[in-house]
Amino acid sequence: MTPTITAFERSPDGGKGLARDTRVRWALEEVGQPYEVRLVSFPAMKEPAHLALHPFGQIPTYEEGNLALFETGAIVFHIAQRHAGLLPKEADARARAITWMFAALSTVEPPILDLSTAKTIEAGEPWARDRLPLVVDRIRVRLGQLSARLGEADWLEGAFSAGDLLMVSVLLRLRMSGILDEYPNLAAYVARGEARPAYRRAFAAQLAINAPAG
Ligand code: GTB
Repeated sequence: MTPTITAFERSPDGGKGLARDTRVRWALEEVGQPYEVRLVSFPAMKEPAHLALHPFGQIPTYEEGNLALFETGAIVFHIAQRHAGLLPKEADARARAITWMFAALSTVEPPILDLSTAKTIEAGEPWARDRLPLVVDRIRVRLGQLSARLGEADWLEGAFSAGDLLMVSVLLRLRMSGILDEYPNLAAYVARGEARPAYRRAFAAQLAINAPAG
């Protein structure tokens, strides 16, 4: 059965691939699973029909027969469980790869999201200028630790896995800030992820929807 995911009708990033449907598209491309996309406007995301799929009124969602999922991590995990290619078969290696999925979303991503918030929603606050260096410092702590662990390896745990897919997706958001380039092995890691044919197909698919007209 062909799954259907939801994505922004028009992503605010204009096609940079930062909205989270790109992560789901990437996972589906990695395992060779065709998919359909239903585009949703911001107002439609808050309507009952979409809230029935996603209690927080967001994208992405994932529908496959009677199964409806939300939360990118859960969706990518589901795809990785159902198809070969994103998680090792051996139990301990699989558990380690899953650990990196959680690490990406619950340890590395939060300070990176904080930076976006600090630069946008909080930018006009009187305390914003004082807070920003603290936020950047917290990112540097995490990236320093991650960089030390990755070392010269291509991927976090042996072969490319769903853990790398999520970690690369999380780190991508830092590119514009320049912080990623302070850690050459992480910058190279992200570039390796982006060079994967499956990522390139996912990126192109979202760009086709979101590229500014002109
Ligand atoms: N924890 C959830 C998950 O991982 O699935 C978070 C989902 C989420 O944040 N969805 C966002 C959303 O639907 C889109 S991805 N927002 C609309 C709303 O909350 O009303 C986050 C995002 C949005 C835009 C950019 N951008 O333009 O750069 C980047 C990332």
